[in-house]
This record gives sequence, structure tokens and C-alpha cells, in this order.
Amino acid sequence: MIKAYTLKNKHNIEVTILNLGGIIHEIKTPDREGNLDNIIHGFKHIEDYTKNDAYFGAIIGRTAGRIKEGLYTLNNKDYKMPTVDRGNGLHGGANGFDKKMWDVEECLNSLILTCVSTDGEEGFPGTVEMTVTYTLTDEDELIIDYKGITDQDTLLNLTNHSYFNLNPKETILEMELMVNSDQLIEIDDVSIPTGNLLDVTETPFDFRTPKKIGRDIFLEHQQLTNGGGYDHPWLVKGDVKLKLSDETTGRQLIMSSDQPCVVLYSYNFPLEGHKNHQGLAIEFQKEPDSLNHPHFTSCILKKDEIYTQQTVYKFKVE
Ligand code: FUC
Repeated sequence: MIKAYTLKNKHNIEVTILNLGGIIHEIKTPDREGNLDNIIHGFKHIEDYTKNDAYFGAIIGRTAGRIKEGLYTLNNKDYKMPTVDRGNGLHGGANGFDKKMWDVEECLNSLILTCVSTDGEEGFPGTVEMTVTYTLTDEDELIIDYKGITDQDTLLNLTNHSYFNLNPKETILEMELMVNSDQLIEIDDVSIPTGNLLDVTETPFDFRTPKKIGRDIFLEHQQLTNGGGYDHPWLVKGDVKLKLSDETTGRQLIMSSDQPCVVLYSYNFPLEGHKNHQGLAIEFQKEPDSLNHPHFTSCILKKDEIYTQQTVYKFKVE
């Protein structure tokens, strides 16, 4: 049975998480006038997440993003994961971590989610034990900590797939975005990384100085054509790696992460009944398809090593 768990802090910020996929169903934060709104784009009813083709709010694993043809070689052995996106592997296969029922433990201001992924699941070796902890602080931060161990060498590269909209009455095009990144990972026409890094200077992908998401999204650019809009990995740096703000409501989201890359998806291909650009998926992770590009950060987790990832979402209003 799908169950919802809510964390609440002293400023009335509320975060609701599901046992299914560890999905962030809602985050309610105040606007300038103190009105609470849900700033997560997803489904209204929690039962609807049983078919979640947009990966709304979910934990993504074992591997976030695309793997070309679902193929990779590890320790001289060839592996193939299910190919669910135009002949390529995406978001951990056909039944990734987003579709799992996680065990949830409530602990003060945290929710501790655990699951086991068995050896061979979705074409990945090793039995992996995962713990994902959601913590809501009185400093208005949602902290997501990921931890994983394996009994054989395997791949692990997790993210959360929440779509944010700080002014949910509108699309995301009027929100201002800052991404602390000089380099974009080029994608081909089926959204697979080519391995090339593009300098963002004087391109629609330059968000070093904050600008509205809608400013350049409809410009002529081969990369925008390939993604149908923004649907790309950026290499990120610095403490504050991303900042989203909305003038109308005064809401801000400031993000930091120990990950080298963020994939931003401007919801270019909405589900039936949804509109384009109703949310911005912000996915901190290691570079997708890294095993097929030696200059990307490795996502191999060796037996007896511990995988960790931390991403912090700070909510502000000005
Ligand atoms: C994102 C994208 C995809 C996809 C999906 C729902 O992360 O990179 O293109 O369609 O999630």
C-alpha cells in the first residue's frame, strides 16, 4: 500500500514523501505573504504514482540518466540493462528504484528509507543495500543523504527527480535560474552524451548570471533541438551550485550538492493532461553514461566501498 509521511518544521514548511519510489509528493513553502503552496509538480492523488512515466519526485537508481544502448563493460564482463528510451537505458531500467516500495522509518525530523536491490536486478551485478534519508531542518533545508553498499563491484549513481515550480499557478518560464557551470555535456539526437564538453559562453545554456528560464529556451540551437528544450547535463562547481527564484511569490530555492553534475529537464514532453514547462526537474548526480566516457567521473562502486551522495535544498522567501 502506498503511504505518505510528512515532515514539518517550525516555519510551517511541509515535505511529504511516499514509500513508493521515495517520491517527494509535495513540498509546501510560504510565499512573501505567508501563503503556503505546493512547489512540486506531480500528481494530485498518491495512487496515481503507480504509473509514473515522468519519474515525478522519485529516487532514481541504480543509474540516473541514459546509458547508450543499455550496454556497459565492468571488470571485463559485458552487461545490458533494459532499454526503455529509444533503444537506450534510462533511470535504472524498467523497474528502477523509483518503482520500489521502500521501508520507511520516522525519526525526529528525518525519514529513513531503505531497500535492497538483488544481484542481477535490471541487469546490474551485486546485491545493493540502500539507505536514503530525508531531513527537514528548522533552517528551512531539505537534506537528502544517499548511502549504498554492495557485495560485488557494480554501478551506482543516484538522484532525486523532483520537478520544482516556485509559482505553481504559472509555468517555469518566468522563474530566474542560476547554474554555476561553464560547461555543458553535449547530447546527440536521442539525448545520449557524446562525450564533448561545450563552453556555455554566448549560448542558451549560460546561466552563470541569473536569467529567466524562458529567455533563450525557444532560440535556434542544435542542442535545444536535440533535447526538445532544456534536458541536459551541466558540470557544476562552487558551494552554491544552483539557484532558482521567482519574483511574483518571492520564493527562492538554493541548492548545493557534492555531485559534479546537474541534469535539468524543463518538462518538454508532458504527460497527457499536463502542460509543457510546468516544472523543472533538477537532478544532481554524476555524469550520465560515464562508463562509456573515461573522462567522466566513474560511477563504479566497488565491493566493500560505501557510496554516498548529499544534496541540500534550501528554501527562502524575500
Ligand atoms: C529526465 C530526462 C528525460 C526524461 C525524463 C522523464 O531526466 O532526461 O529526457 O524524459 O527524465
